[in-house]
Amino acid sequence: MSRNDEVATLLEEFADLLEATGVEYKPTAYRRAAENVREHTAPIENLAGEGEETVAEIDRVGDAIASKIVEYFETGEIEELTELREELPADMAALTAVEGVGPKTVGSLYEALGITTLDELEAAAEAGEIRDVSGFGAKTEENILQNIPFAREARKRTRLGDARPVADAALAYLSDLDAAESVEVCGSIRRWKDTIGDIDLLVASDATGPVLEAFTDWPEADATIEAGTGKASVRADGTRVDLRIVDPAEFGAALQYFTGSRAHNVAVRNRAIDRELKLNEYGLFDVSDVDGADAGADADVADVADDDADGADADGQRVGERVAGETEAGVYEALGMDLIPPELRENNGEVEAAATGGLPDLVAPDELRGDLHTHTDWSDGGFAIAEMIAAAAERGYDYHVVTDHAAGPGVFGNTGLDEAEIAEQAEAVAEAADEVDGAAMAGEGVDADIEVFHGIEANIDAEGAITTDDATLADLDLVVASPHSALGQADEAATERLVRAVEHPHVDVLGHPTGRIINSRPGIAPDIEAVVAAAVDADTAIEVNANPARLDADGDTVRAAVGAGATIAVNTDAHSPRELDNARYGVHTARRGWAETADVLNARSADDLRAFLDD
Ligand code: DGT
Ligand code: CA
Ligand code: CA
Ligand code: ZN
Repeated sequence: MSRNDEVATLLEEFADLLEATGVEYKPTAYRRAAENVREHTAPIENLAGEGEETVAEIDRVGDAIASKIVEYFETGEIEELTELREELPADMAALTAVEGVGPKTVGSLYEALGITTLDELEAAAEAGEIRDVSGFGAKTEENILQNIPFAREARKRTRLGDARPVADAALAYLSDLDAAESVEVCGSIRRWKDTIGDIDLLVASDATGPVLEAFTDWPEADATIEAGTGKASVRADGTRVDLRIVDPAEFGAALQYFTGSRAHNVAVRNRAIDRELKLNEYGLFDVSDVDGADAGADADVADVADDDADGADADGQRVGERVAGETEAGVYEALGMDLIPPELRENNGEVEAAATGGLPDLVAPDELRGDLHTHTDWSDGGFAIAEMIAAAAERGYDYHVVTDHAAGPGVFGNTGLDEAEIAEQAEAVAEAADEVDGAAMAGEGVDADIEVFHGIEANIDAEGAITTDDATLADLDLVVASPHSALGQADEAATERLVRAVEHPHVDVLGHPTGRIINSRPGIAPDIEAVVAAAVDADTAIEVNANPARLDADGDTVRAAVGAGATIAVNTDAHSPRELDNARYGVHTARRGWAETADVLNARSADDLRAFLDD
């Protein structure tokens, strides 16, 4: 965590506590400041060292907040925040993880009932105490009770977007070690699952001791959970990180084994057994001449793992002649299979496909040519149109689409644009495009050979109507339509809603179809087959929203979509230049859904994109 992140997190906590104690406006100011501190390119500790005025030069950071930031660096705390924490000693993060419980609710429930934890909240709801608190009722109480299990479950797993940067940092650190020959992530993070139980790392080395020592000394590790021979676990940024060190000759087999998933491994192992081979984390062995090998080959998968978990004598596992194990590709090849991309390893047909040359030609991160869903400070984004265009150009994109929020249900406050504002923005987008282009020609900016389109993120109301006028939609280059309200509606209503939306003649992309927020709310659950079929007929693309809190559509939905011939759009929904980097989470999610390059709208050229939009 950079110190900018650290300060931003503190300011957000400040905002929550202020809101909980009933303070108005200030919480919003603190949250805006937090966002800008997080995005600011200069290290906040340097600015704080130069004093309040320098800190206050950050956008949206006023004098009052600047002085608190300086106070934090000078004294190690913010006195007012410490007092607020004492006033309201509730586990804010755990409690607000329950849908329908915000900071204000936490404040009221603490004041009335002294609730500080999820368990206390559940007990109070079960005892019928919450309905009697002023401002609450039986319905609210029931909702809270219903949403607690989801919140509790959710908090056990880390979002991909939180875990991946930790894994990347660990990878970089371990790769620098002389003793490490190869370093890889494995487990669910290598498969790019949307949530991660723990981070698994694998190192090939002949010098186990020094690697282990360096790992437990990793500056970003907050604590060592355990350290044994050949493996260790630490905690970093709230997530467990497991490291295993293996013999370089066995690296490929270990990588295959520890990447999982379990179901995939079972299927691959069964294929090995059929060929009188034995596959485990140490290698692939020919056991056709080995007595009693059948007994071992039939062993339950879990048994194998149990043996290894104890660090038990592995020699019993290295039986027969070694056929493969140094590389992962070698293991699959020896089993008559193509190398299976980790994202596909869920035993959903990939084993059969790999054996028959039928693996998909998956879309790759560097194939995206532009983002079709981005925001600016015209709605709830934090940056000017030109800044977002320049950032997209810097990424090497061929095109960029500005899609601010249209006014409508579920769009926060008055941040959404009405029809007049959308018309006004069309000119502003054209001007900003010229500005970026001009700067590039003058050699002042990035090479801005980028085509800019003007779009909108329109709202799909509960019934599936688009809440912006048709005439306005018709004038735009691209329309993303997304559900932002009524996200608790019944499945059937949700299906009708999305089918109607994708059939709308001006809608080009269905944005974050379910509205889920990972670990926070499940979103709507429409009949995906029906929505996809309608989208195919209407030539509407289905978005994979790459924001790691969303990843919506998810891999399963993408699979259904591309299977039915639908077009996919991988969009970041960026509210800042930095969020354009989230594109990779979307691409890997699309890959989990077997999306090929040809399936992805924004992997196509600008001409092909235009052809799709004009149709
Ligand atoms: P997670 O951490 O819950 O998000 O999921 P994974 O898939 O990373 O699971 P984890 O960390 O328990 O183990 C990493 C990989 O190691 C797993 O995907 C497959 C392999 N593995 C671990 N235990 C077993 C086992 O008992 N049987 C088999 N076949 N593979 C195992
Ligand atoms: Ca794991
Ligand atoms: Ca693990
Ligand atoms: Zn958006």
